[in-house]
Amino acid sequence: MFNRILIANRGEIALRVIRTAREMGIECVAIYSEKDKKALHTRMAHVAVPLGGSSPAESYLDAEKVIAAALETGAEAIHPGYGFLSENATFARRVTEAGLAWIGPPPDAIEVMGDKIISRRAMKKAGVPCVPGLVDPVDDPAAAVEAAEGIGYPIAIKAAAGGGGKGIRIVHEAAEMASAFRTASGEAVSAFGDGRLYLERYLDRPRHIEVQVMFDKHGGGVHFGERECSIQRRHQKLIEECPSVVIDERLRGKMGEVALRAGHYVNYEGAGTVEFLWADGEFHFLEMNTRLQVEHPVTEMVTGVDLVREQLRVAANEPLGYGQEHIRMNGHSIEVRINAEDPLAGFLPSVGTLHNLRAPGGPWVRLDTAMYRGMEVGLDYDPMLGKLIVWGANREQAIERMKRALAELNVGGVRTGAPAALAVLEHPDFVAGDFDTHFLESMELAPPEEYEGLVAAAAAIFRHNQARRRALEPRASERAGWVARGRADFTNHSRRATNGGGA
Ligand code: MV4
Repeated sequence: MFNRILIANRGEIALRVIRTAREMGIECVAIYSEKDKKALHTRMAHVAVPLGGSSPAESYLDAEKVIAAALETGAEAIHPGYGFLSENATFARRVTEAGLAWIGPPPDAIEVMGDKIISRRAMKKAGVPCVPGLVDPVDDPAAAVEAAEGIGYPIAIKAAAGGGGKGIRIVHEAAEMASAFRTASGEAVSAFGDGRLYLERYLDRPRHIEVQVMFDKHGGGVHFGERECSIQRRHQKLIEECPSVVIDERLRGKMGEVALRAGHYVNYEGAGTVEFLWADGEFHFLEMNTRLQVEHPVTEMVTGVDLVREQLRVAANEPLGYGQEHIRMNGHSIEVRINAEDPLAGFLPSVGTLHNLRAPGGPWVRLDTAMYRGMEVGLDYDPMLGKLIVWGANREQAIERMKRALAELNVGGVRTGAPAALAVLEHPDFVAGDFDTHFLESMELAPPEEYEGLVAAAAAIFRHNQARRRALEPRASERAGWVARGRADFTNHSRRATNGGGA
């Protein structure tokens, strides 16, 4: 095993890796930008190397600086976290060329999966069910119209270099093709410098379900079941859970097998996620993310496996040492992302100083964050302040526990999307498991009853604050030994409060 590794990242994922490394007796080297002098990851690491520079390009994305920091400090390996350089095949190659171990998949696998046309072609050959469509680029609108006849409308025009939510255009009939094609092509060129487009049948109301996989360097591979990631807006996930309500044991086995086939076909090593669109009881390969994902903790809670530990063991050439039959799913886990944003202002980023922070706790509650009191929340980095994760014996218990944990959470100084998450957790369709990737956006819009939507959001925030206050400052009646019965009810509550607790 390694003695010392460098973590090429910041924020909660840097802490996540440091924690497992420490448990394994591995020292960590942190790197940090000018803006991150006081960041927690620099304090929790054994060594912290200043990269200088305030923009990501001058710091966390500067491959030369990162590799130099590893070599100077005697690190033997680099863990990229997620984002930044984590899915950059060129960086991964440079790391290994510098004589360091790369805690991630082989660069060739990153490359294949990074190109959506090449990955579709590979997956088709591997016998992985893909969304119906092309495995070659389509050059012009006329060719697109011709190909679309064979695929069937509606059609999704996608960029080969896209993925993760960038560059997708929907076409309902041939007459719309030309203009959509030109827009998509222009966007692909400006966003990726690569205008190649391909076509897929557009699935109207899919669920986004992904499978966690792990492969060693000795031909071993296992899957850790699925995560349900449909509660998102504009490709930013808000709530993830494990398992998915629509996946039974048989389907889980089938999806897992397909995900393993996908990984084996590209000689995958380490942790990865195979994304599927699920519609009408069928699943279709969408893309593979060649990194550890933000939402990995829900899988950890349900399987009891530390995925970072497995990543480190694999990178150090250890065999997994267990098989699929050893992976057991137990109970249910939910994650809520805590983003510095304002749900009542269209989820615009919220900035400020974190003057107050109270972390939830108690049984089966986990808060993965690098927040600290006094932290400046600006626009330099991702607005995700952390993740709240709970486990329950079943989904109902996990939902109740998450509502309780969110009520305990108090982030003062910036607004967060937590009230929106609470509104989802209380929505009857979410509770029933009846939702798809459009759920969150349709909840927000809710016209022509938009007034109702606003009131619901305001009520959620009110209840959230109320519950928070209640937890912090028990009402007089409770101090006097009275215990509130049932759920916090808002009318009841304000009346009692004005009564001065004389109830
Ligand atoms: C689709 C689709 C429906 N049909 N492809 C969006 C991000 C990119 N990675 C793929 N995406 C989609 N591809 C076909 N053929 C719907 C989406 C999609 C989506 C997928 C996963 C999670 C959230 C989403 C939100 C909107 C659209």
